[in-house]
Amino acid sequence: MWDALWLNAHLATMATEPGAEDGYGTIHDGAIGVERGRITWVGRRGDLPGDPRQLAGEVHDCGGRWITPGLIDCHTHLVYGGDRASEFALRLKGASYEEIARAGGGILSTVSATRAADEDSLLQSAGRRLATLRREGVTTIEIKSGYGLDLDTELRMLRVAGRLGEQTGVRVSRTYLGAHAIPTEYAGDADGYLDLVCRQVMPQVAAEGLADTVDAFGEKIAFSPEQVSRVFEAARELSLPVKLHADQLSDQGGGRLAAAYDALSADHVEYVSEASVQAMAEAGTVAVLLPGAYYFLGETQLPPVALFRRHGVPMAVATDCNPGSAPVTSLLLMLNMACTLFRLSPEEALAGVTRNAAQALGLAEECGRLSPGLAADFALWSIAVPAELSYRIGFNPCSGIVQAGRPVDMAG
Ligand code: DI6
Ligand code: FE
Repeated sequence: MWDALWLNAHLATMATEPGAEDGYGTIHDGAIGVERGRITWVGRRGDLPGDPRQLAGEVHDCGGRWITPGLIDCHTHLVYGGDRASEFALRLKGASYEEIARAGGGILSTVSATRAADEDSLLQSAGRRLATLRREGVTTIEIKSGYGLDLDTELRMLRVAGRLGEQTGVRVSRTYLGAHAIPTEYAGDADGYLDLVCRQVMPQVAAEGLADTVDAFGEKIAFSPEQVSRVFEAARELSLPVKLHADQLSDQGGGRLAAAYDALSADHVEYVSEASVQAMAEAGTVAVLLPGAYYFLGETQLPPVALFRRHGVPMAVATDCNPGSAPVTSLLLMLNMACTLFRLSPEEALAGVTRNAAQALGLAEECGRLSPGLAADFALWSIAVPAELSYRIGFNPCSGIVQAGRPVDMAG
């Protein structure tokens, strides 16, 4: 007997092959059986192997709503101190993101605020952002460090990310982003700082099991390809998979560099070249599109979506939630922007926050699809068709979340 059965719902299983005619993997009038937190059966209600009451201890009637896999926000900087509202005002007066960063503002101003914040206050502020994301159906989130840049604060950020997962039940994937910026105490000495990252902080992060992956910011205003390679070599020694903030503001060959290290994903990728796209396709590196940062920074260079399609690079979509370039806590809004700004189809956008986002986190066999064997993480929606998820703006039709087979109290 199953623990629970969910029926009278339309399913967007997202369990489809690329190029399938129905990109949602739709099952009308479907049912999902759950056992010990995992999906054990998915199909049409009419094909259930028996009477619902005899199949499961609990039967939930979904009243004709839609069910999708729980949404996955695969790129966030959720944990940080302070805010950057005054920098936003400066940008509106004409200062660029790069100018502000070069003048010592930007990421470094958040580093000061984060170093000054204790664990509980970081937990509280990030917890509010997580609650907002979760109300829109998010059941898995990636959270990066990178606003500490010293041993204590980087470890503190990653511990906070872990506690967020423990407190809420949301699945949290943690990323060590030591190579985010050069802290002021190492100004002019990038290599000295990278010694700290590679020889001290990263080994300790690995020893304490505080991160699942390692990320770096490859950019003219951040780290060069050679410096990124150093970080990736250190990650390889510790058996930590990598990902890269790649080619966001200029083409640094970031896509190719990420692919050379079998990166799970290359993120932003507005300026990525076709050679890089090809290398990503061969390495199975996911392109993570971040339309909120593109929008908020007023960028004009579009990511090469047609090239990703042509070469078969899976596209994910995420918030990039951070105080500087994307103060975003709505993944549904990112679906809309991925469609309106980047011209993804609604099917591609939803795949970008489910199946492909799971792949970007190395969790393809764990979540992101409604398939037997995967975690029973799903979201219920009061919608008529799944395209509504990307069509509406500022409207939240999420009417329930199930995490590891258990209904979640949406108020909590
Ligand atoms: N790229 C981003 O989008 C964020 N970090 C990065 O490397 C922005 C970080 C910030 O401005 O605080
Ligand atoms: Fe980012």
